Amino acid sequence: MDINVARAHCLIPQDGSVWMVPNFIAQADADRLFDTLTLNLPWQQKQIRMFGKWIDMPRLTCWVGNPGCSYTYSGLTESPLPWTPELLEIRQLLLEQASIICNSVLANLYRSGQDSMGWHSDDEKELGQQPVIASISLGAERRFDLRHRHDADMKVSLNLPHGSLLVMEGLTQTYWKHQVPKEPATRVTGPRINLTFRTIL
Ligand SMILES: O=C(O)CCC(=O)C(=O)O
Repeated sequence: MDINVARAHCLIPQDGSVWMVPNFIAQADADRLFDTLTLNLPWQQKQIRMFGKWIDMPRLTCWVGNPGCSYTYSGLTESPLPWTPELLEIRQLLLEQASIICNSVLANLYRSGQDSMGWHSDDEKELGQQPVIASISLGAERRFDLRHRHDADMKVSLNLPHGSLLVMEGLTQTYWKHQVPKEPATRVTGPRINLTFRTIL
């Protein structure tokens, strides 16, 4: 196991477990993976229905996984695209360095600071009761906010750097919501890829 994984401490005060390893992927590998995934993943512009209208999601996405790992989120049901060599490489790293096993990944491409992800929990039924969500960040650093569902004063904000791993597990999805807010172009100067590795039961 990676020594930094063993040392990571919990970032939320209660009702779950969230931990981060800032330099989980070495700089040169993170650069290579970012470039290759940006070019080679079949990024899609999905639409969601809000207030009776279809609108573009504020990011591009791609759902990848083992055959049969379908996933329904934001009112969409996705069938998995096949694994690519780079996604398999990161999946193997998660297994070897953090003992995390997964069978699917939701890839998000935030084209600029104006792309975002609203408040939500990853609590879909196919993820089971206490899912382990292993989230890899590549590219521009973005803010990541967590807020407790029942206590508005309980909030945590982090920055997710290039090559980092953030893990949410235990009861986190039951008690906490998370978001990636829009940020001004003065702070976010480029695109970011986020890969949330999951297990579909
Ligand atoms: O981009 C991120 O860091 C978070 C992504 C996320 O919340 C999700 O895929 O459910």
